[in-house]
Amino acid sequence: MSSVATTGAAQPFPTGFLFGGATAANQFEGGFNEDGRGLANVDLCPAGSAREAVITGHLSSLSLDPAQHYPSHLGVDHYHHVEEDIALLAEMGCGVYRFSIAWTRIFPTGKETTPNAAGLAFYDRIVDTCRAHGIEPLVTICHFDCPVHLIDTIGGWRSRQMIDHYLQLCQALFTHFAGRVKYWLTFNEINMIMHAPFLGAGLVFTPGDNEEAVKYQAAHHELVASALATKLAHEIDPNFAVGCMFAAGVAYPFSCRPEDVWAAKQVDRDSYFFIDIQSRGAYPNYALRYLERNNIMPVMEPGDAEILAEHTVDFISFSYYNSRTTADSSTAAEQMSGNLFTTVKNPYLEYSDWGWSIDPLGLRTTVNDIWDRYQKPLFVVENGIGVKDTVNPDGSIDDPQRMRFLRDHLQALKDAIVIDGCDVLGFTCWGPIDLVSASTGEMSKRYGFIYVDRDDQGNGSFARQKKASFDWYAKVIATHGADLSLPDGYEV
Ligand code: BGP
Repeated sequence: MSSVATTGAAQPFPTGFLFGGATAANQFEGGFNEDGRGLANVDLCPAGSAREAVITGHLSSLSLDPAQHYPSHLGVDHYHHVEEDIALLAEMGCGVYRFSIAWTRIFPTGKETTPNAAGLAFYDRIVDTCRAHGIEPLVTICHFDCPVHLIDTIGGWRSRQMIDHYLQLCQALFTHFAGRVKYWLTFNEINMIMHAPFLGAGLVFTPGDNEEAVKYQAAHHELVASALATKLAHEIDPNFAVGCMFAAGVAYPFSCRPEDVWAAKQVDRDSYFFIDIQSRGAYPNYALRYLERNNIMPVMEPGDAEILAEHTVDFISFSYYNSRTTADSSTAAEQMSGNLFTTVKNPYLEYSDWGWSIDPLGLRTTVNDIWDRYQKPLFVVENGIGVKDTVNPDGSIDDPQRMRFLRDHLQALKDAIVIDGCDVLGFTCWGPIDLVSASTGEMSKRYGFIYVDRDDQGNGSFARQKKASFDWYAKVIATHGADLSLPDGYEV
């Protein structure tokens, strides 16, 4: 019997806590060449075996290859299903919807000076439909998007000029949506730049590059851009709340061997590095020493330190899919992959079909760690499990694994809030409507309460259909998280 204290039955989440769902333009919208949208890095990421080389910045060409299938091009056709999709979220009772902006819908090459009206009009539809349903929009300004033209001409976030181009996007969005959007996230999973640098920063490496140096330089540019975006947001509308966003997940030491404990601390710091800057306002000493020692200190301009110090975020958001387990290189341990992170197999955990550990208590630990470190409101903006769904002959879809995963993670989150006292604004589960997987490009890795008829080869009608979990999540929201129980026959 575990001695972990947990909330009793029928305990709701605090008043004002927001429940909802999250998507990203490149995995959801489709319409990649409609209404003036320009080509983006995400459009060059094929499904299949070539994907990994592309998203890690080791691709050879910035043009489309007719032999490849690019799942982002049509996504799940949200572009033509906006009202239907948001109505489904509203039917579940969602109080918040997180979505991202496709940069090239607003500035097709990234260098225009006037925003594309059709691009803004598309996001008007999303924001206004949300508002009509009483759903709070939560906007990710950049979720793995970078205009290809900016990669071609200035090397993506290698270049400091990206800061101005990004701020121009922010200026257009903040002025256009002032009064209609409150919550903004500057960059999705900013730490992903170290693991998937083409997605995270439009970085393409050439032979001879010191890849780590290039990544830290690009990260510095994004961090300055994020701070300046926060400044701009507060100037344009003092009611805006600006958050950072990182891929979180506590790193456990594989054993209590001090070298394993030390290795785990380093993995945690790799993620916290970004948030230490975005939330505390300065490069932490451990990072400065590391960058100096390895001769990869990014070029910083006079005034950067002040910008970072003066414009820290209002809240901290993060994705949590799994914990990580880390061993020193001299410890013999089996390797696993999880959300583009390589970790060691944790013998106490079960794993999804894609090798991601399943660890609800790890969410509680993660929330506590982040709260202890920063003392700013938190927002869990991604959580969920990718599983294969089967449509039964009668058209119904049973998804007990998804319900159990979310029940256990919501319970852990509730415990972190109610028992441990962490301040959390809300929870948006990942992909409430099925969408394309970021890491693999598959459709068959599904997260949704709503099934989309689309397969890995690009076949299907895009028709939406509720799964068993749809009514379950609606019940969770209706009871404000007091009733997390599964339907009869599903309880385990
Ligand atoms: C995060 C990304 C999302 C999302 C999620 C699930 O890293 O922010 O875009 O895709 O992971 O990952 P996957 O789609 O690879 O299952």
